[in-house]
Amino acid sequence: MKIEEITVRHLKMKLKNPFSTSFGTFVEKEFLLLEAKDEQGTIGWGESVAFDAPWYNEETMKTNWHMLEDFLIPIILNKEIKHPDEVSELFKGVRKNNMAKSTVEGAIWDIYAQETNQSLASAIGGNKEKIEVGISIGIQSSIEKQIEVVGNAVKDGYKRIKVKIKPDWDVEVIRILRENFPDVSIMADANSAYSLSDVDLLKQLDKFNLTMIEQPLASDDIIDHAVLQKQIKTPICLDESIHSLEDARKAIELGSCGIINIKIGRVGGISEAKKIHDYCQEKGIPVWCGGMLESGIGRAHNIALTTLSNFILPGDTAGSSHYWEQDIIEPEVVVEDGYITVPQKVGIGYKPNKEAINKYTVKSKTYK
Ligand code: OSB
Ligand code: MG
Repeated sequence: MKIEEITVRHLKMKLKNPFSTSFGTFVEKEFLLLEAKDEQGTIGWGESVAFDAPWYNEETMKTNWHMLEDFLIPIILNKEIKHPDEVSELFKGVRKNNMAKSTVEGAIWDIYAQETNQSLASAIGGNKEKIEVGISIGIQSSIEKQIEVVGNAVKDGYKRIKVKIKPDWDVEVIRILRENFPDVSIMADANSAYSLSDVDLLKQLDKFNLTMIEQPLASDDIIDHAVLQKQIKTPICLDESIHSLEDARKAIELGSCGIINIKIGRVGGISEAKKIHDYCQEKGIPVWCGGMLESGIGRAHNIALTTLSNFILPGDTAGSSHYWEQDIIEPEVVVEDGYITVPQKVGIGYKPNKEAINKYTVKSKTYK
């Protein structure tokens, strides 16, 4: 294929409920969508998971737009591409900016799947018909509210409940949740809110049989996490610290984690995500697919990735209606009894809803 035209859009969508983490609260979701068209007129979609501010990592929507416009789109336009794995090779001269790179690569995977007449899941090499779904629940205004929201998610059938923790919203909250939900798979995500001086506090969490603790220490650390993992029983799952297969290899060799959360955007695209998946499988490290409060377009990519066999643990792929009054794909992502049925249609498997996309678009630009 040869990409002849790319449109970048900035969208703004209101979340049904504010989402709070140790680093801040999201009320609205602003993000970039990328639509690519090749010489046959096939259209593919990608979503940037960069936020409007650099609180999860250093990338933002604006830095992504800059990278896309000034570097990545010029590299891609009119190049002959036989397979999406070539995209990361083409982008090799651009350091980091993984979320920006992944936005382009995702659209190319979508086109590739359509032109080889298969679903994105099967183009990637996945073979599950259904995937297990977990949910990520933000920090609530009170412990009563936290119990209520977790209870609703349990009733909805989610296979694993993740709650966010931060200093002063940790051991006691987890204790009460465990008391209320003795048999539910519960995990905690700290989004880097602690340091090694908190070892004693983190050790107390071992009592509550958590499925894992996600990214307790610094967002760029794998050394201290290895020190911590030796002192706690609960498996550590790394999120923010893993940007590549090389990072995964080093973290696993050091013993920094027992589980890895793979986010396509954070690792620079589906091709790198697959490499991390394969490596973890070889090493006996289970993986799961993280979420970034994506719209249905980003979610469709996550669902496809999750069909790979070492995605053993439920991912943060809650249904469209958990986040939005109206999603931008048709049909919307539906979770039934804790499962999503993987779409079998060609490409990402859901149809982008142009009317809804236009409604939420604040700005757009076409490159050719
Ligand atoms: O750490 O996994 C995270 C949302 C925004 C930024 C970081 C994270 C999250 C989530 C939400 O946990 C996952 C989702 O529901 O998409
Ligand atoms: Mg996380």
